Amino acid sequence: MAEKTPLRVALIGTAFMGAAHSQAWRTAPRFFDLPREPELALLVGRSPETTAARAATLGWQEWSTDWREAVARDDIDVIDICTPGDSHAEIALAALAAGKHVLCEKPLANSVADAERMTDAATLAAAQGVLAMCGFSYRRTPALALARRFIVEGRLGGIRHVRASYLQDWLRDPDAPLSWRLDKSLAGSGALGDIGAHSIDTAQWLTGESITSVSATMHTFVTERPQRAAAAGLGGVADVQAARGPVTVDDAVAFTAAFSGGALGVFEATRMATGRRNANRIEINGETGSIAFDFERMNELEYFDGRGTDPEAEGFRRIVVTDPVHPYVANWWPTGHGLGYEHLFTHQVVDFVTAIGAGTAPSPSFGEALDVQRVLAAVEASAGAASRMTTVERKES
Ligand code: SOE
Repeated sequence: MAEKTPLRVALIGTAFMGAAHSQAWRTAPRFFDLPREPELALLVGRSPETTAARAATLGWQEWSTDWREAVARDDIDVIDICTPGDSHAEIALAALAAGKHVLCEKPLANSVADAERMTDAATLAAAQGVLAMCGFSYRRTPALALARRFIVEGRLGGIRHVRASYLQDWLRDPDAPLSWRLDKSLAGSGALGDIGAHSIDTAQWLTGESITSVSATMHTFVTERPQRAAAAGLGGVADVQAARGPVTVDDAVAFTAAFSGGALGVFEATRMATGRRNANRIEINGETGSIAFDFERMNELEYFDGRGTDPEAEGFRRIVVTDPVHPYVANWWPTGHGLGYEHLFTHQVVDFVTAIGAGTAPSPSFGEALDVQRVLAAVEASAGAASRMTTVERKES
């Protein structure tokens, strides 16, 4: 077999997404025939101790604490950005200007202005054959890719309803410590940008329609939390109460949406839905059919065929999306064995490297991610305009 040209990757970030992306870069060439051979060349983190340890654990050849080194090196082809949103724009702009392909975690940025700058830079870079993609990884779930295939084939007919909720509960404990995800200056927003962005992207990608207007409300149930050190009992802090800081983002968001094709959307995102660990759910109702998906049952897609072909047998069917005919599945296990969260990131790398090999635009592009950013901004603006909420008039009893 002919030697494949290496594709040397530098990954910026060593936490959850750093681990997920490392796993993806390692496994993609083992299960898929790629046009280039990814190499885990350089891992970049903030502290030398943590980064050195993570590089060894996650399988990186070298490590650094300066992302600018990765951007400057001639032997690096790809910059994979897995940092909090406040640094996405600076790193992506420098990487694209240096001729590096860029994979950037979602949401693309913490503001529309930054997302626009990144999209303009990606457009210029594409003219030089330098490609950019945003990591809305749920698009690579076989069940959701199958749902999109059904919608594109016209099985659902015209879309009338989109019902999306992304429910987590890792912040239900008021003493769960502060982290960058709870700091607006770092994360941009809370549940809205962290998980609501997935619902927005998935809804627009599945339907092929854009959200044109929203009416929203956002809420923060727990307004201050222990600093991480205090919560860990570090530094001998006796009174956790004294070492608490403000939560500056939303815990939960709910909004209705109008779609460009006339559909009505209802969205919810929260990290306080006690008992729901990662229930990323979407249901789409069309004139002739419906699909329903829940990531907590990620190998299944519910499909209702309302085209009247078998009136006695109408009902939602549970498709176990683990057959070779299903998207991505043929490269993994025999039918029925199922995939997991980490496979979405492997599929994301497969599609990104395939696009790089072919010189074609990967999706979601920065432009598609900018569109999500515009919806996020509209939701925040709507929620901020409290006057939009109408008080229910009740007579004093
Ligand atoms: C939030 O907890 C989170 O880690 C998101 O940031 C990821 O994008 C999602 O895939 C899993 O949940």
